[in-house]
Amino acid sequence: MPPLGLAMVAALTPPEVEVSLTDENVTVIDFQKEIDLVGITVLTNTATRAYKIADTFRAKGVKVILGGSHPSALPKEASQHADSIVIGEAEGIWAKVIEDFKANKLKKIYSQSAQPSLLNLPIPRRDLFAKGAYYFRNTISTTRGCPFACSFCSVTSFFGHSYRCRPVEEVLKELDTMNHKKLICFVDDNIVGKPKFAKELFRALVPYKLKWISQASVTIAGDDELLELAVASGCKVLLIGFETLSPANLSALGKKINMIDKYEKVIKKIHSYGIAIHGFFILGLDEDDKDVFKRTVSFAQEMRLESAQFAWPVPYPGTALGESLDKAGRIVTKDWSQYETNVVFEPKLMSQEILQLGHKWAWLEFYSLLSIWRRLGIIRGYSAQLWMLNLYYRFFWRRKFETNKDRKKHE
Ligand code: B12
Ligand code: SF4
Repeated sequence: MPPLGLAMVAALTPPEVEVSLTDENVTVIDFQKEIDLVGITVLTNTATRAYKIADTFRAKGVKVILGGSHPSALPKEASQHADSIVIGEAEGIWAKVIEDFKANKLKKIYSQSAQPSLLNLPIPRRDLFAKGAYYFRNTISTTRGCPFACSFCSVTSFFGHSYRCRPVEEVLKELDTMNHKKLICFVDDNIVGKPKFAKELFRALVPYKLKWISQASVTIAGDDELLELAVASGCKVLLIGFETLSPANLSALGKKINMIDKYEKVIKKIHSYGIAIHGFFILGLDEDDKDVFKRTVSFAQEMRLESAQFAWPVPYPGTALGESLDKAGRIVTKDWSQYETNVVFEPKLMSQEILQLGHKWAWLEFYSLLSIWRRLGIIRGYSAQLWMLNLYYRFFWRRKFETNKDRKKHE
């Protein structure tokens, strides 16, 4: 997916300023290019690289501004690598940053005093995305934040405990600039966070004849009208955080909307509307012993989830989980480059090595050919795309682990 946040920052830039966008996932950064100002989006797992890029530009005398989740959580740390930090969303701040830059009066930190309005947002500069470089190019955001507050999630710490929706007619105006024939991905954290808004949006989408995917909470299964409208407007896949099969874990995560004994019902209901489910699971939480891997994968297989992701807990700075693990002295490194690639905390009921191995096994097992076959069956119609996605995950994880030896070791 392309960096929609940066395309929005570009759109918020005054029109007289010439802007270019480089995504290092798909292109090489030209450090020799003549530029006056660099803005970089920073997630925790990209912070080490982002700081290096920032240091390189600053050594050449180019001013650098950092924004996004990580600098917003750790502005002091990020400040060491930047001329300015933008905490929170860019709307309502960025034009002032540019003005101050032009006047050579950049402040060290720019912070939102209140959450910016989502009225009259400009259309993100998708024209700046590298051509042909992305599988999902059609990303669009309709809401910001999430009404819930799970302890491991950066969304609450970044957006506060709130949920803001864009006017539906403005979303439609933006959609009018996009390719309706290609799959649309609503990058909202929870597209059904406010059912009234979601229904209004889905109703308005029906004539567009789209195919779309998004993230949603399990709550969607309790509202038939919402499900009907989702299908009628072209919903094909919902990405849903089930997180864990342990009630004690769930309560520690503060995910009050999930009820484990209802998971089967929720999944069957959503499936009955012809919507595929991509499940998210976290392995290695405090109540998990080494049986968690098989238990979780078997559940996802029995439920015939069309796809799934297995993660271990990541103590992102600014989150309640990050803070409590830090306080307990259980975070083993703050080398951000290891976040996502390694287990960076001490699990309670297993070693870091077992968690790392069990996690790999879960991916390899869930995406084994037999498992894909049992979950998806024969290829027909839309399931061809789900097969492709599953085969992609299979290829990706097998290549990542090179051999199946970790799977054997785990077993
Ligand atoms: C879509 C999405 C993805 C997509 C696309 C990412 C991309 N290329 O942009 C995919 C699926 C690929 C993805 C992958 C990952 N993601 Co992601 N993703 C999101 C999601 C749901 C929406 C992001 C989005 O597009 N929002 C809409 C745009 C308009 O907003 P925005 O990006 O936040 O940008 C605004 C501000 O942040 C700010 N801003 C951002 N950058 C900058 C830069 C400057 C200079 C300025 C001034 C302002 C500024 O201004 C923008 C306009 O207001 C967010 C959740 C969220 N709501 O933030 C998680 C989120 C960003 N992802 C997260 C994570 C953890 C990941 C992964 C590590 C997951 C994984 N295990 O693989 C990977 C890492 C990707 C990578 N680059 O290495 C975490 C980050 C936590 C953290 N502290 O770092 C988030 C917050 C989710 C969460 N629940 O915690 N992700
Ligand atoms: S429901 Fe999802 S987006 Fe909302 S706080 Fe929990 S994990 Fe984050």
